Amino acid sequence: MKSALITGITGQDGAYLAKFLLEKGYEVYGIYRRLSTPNFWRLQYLEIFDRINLVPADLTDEFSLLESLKISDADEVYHLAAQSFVGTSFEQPTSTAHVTGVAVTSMLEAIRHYNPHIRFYQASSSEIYGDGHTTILNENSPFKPSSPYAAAKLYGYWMTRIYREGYDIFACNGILFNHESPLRGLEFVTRKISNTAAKIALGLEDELLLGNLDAKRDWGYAPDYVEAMHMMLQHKEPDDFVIATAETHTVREFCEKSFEELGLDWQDYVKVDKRFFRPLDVNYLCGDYSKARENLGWQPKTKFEELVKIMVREDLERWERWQNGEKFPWDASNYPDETKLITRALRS
Ligand code: NAP
Ligand code: G4F
Repeated sequence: MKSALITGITGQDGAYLAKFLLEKGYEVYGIYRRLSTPNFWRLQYLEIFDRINLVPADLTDEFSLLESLKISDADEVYHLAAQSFVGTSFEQPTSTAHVTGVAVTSMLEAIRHYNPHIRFYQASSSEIYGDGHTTILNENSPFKPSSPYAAAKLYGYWMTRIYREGYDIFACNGILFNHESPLRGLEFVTRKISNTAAKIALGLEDELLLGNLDAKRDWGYAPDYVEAMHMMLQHKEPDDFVIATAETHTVREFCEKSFEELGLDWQDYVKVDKRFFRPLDVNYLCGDYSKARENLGWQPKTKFEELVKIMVREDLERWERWQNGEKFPWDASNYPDETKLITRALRS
């Protein structure tokens, strides 16, 4: 039986990947960090919490990463853990550099010392392309990061290549474009929209405050994307792959389709609030996944309109269950009102 170690197993991708690997017969280990309140809702929601092995570790503690390799004795390491929110990276650029960037090197060093035959997946991001592009992006397009998050991810991208070329480690970069789901964190724009639109439809909220409505993203469905991670590590040789849908849509279109799904007109509820603009933004992202299609046999199964429906219907159903007094693992009922978060961007 193969064994896999997932960093970031409590996050969106980690939870879906754990489910996928369990279905494939893997023994699954996941690192988790001590929090004052446990955060296992996604694993419980997918009903896999009892089937995974949890190893305590933190990305900023390199010996705990080495220990997690020894405990799991993994054949494959999926390095998904990161400070993953671009907005927060402007507020906390230094910790983002450590957690999202330097920890990649810590994990690669741990692999080099413990077992250089481990196959390593790095969660690289389309954010590394940065702002200023107007055409579809592939593995050879130029990188120009536009946030502390993107700069940290670009460092991780290069370290992955350096360990592959310098030490012959089977290390791959998945350059994933945005991918969403009902397990997406509420701070990201898609889930913010689907969740608030569902609340509005049920009379629990009366407006949705957003920033840059013109930003365009290539949004795919997270369960499709974790399959690509696994395919990369089964490939005959290590390489880097863009994973995307090759479609791009604005934040405005996401609003329009979400409210339409609920029989509402988005223009009656959405307000632009300058507090949700970033110091720098990426205005266009669209990915060309033809290398992954040709070499891995991967392609997206779920496109934009279907994704919006899945997210909105799920948030609506959850709030209805909540109104009926049902208790189930879920994040939204405890999520703070974003306008109460006094960040630099929100104050100005
Ligand atoms: P996510 O839901 O925010 O999950 C992030 C994970 O990282 C959580 O499990 C979190 O643990 C863990 N983590 C954060 N800091 C940690 C630390 N110091 N020590 C140990 N664990 C830590 O992110 P996601 O959407 O699943 O994304 C997975 C990865 O793919 C991330 O690296 C992200 O940057 C990258 N990525 C995502 C997308 C996307 O569209 N989703 C696209 C491209 C790349 P807690 O639960 O304890 O906070
Ligand atoms: O949903 P977002 O916060 O995602 P973003 O910045 O694209 O980053 C996500 O995708 C990356 C892959 O490209 C990942 F690497 C990263 O970890 C993360 O998963 O914002 C999307 C767009 C931005 O242009 C933002 O300015 O939506 C715009 N936006 C407009 N109003 C908003 C809001 N974003 C958020 N979070 N909240 C708003 O109110």
